[in-house]
Amino acid sequence: MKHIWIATAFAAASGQPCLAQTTVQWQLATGYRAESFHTQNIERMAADLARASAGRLRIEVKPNNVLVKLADIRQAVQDGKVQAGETIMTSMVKEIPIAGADAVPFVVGSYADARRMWTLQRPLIDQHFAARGLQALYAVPWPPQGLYTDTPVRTAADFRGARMRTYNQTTERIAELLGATPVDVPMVEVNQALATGRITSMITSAVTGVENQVWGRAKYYYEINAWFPKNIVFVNRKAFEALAPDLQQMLLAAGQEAETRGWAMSQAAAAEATNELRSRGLQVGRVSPDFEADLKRMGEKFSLEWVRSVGNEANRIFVPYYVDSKR
Ligand code: PCA
Repeated sequence: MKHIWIATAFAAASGQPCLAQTTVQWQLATGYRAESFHTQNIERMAADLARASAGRLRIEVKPNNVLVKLADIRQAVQDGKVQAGETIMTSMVKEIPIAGADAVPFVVGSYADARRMWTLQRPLIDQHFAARGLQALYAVPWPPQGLYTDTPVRTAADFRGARMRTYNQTTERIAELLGATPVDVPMVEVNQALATGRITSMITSAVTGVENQVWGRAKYYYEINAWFPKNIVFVNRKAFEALAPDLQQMLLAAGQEAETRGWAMSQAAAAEATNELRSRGLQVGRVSPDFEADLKRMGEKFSLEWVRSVGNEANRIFVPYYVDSKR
């Protein structure tokens, strides 16, 4: 008995957790940089959890594709190679087509719309995740997607010969419809791809333009508000179930808080980043009405193809989404 008493007394005196207590140490892989607002939000969740659990659950964040590449993160978490991960939802569309609902162009035009979309999408994502042994914690949108170019754009014809960076199905299809050459470039390599001329234009957020310091290469930023793609943070279901019940609750609660905080961070970052692009010399504005009409038509074409290929689950999101929009 004596040594137990000593251990307890030591723990109490030192303020350290009791020696008998086990610490669960997880890793969370993301494909985005440590400075990204998404990653900072995850770091805050991890800090909240370490505090709330008095050190019983520690999550170490591994950013920048160092542990697992962005496109492989869902599979790695599913296989239990890493306990937790973050990826962009459109990276999962091959296996979970409905994950692409948030990148159908010109459907979601505001954070409020994005919120309605997520409320409808989440139950379906939860079902697919459960079938794969995954547990979603939360999702946070990137700021609205705009168009960067090195020369002014008047009509769709200006894209012939352009090399357009892509990061998902939607950007690939839009590049094709514009007659540009699609070039797949991970977010963390955008700066270099612009510098070397591998790409001449792209659709992404103001935040991503700032993070990649696109000034000097990209000269125009058109606020086309094309869609609000989301990142999702999730864990391996078996690892989750192995946690003590109170830790499971803490994790879900910390995820909910991170979702609320992340949406506010996204909105704040959007405004700040657009101002920064402007102050760095990019011309920020809208596209001409003609080109806007072309883009909308391409968006409709994409939507139709998408709804046809996804089938019934697409209706389960879009029908209530549009019914609600009409109110
Ligand atoms: N940035 C990420 C995804 C969407 C965004 O705004 C990227 O460009 O890859």
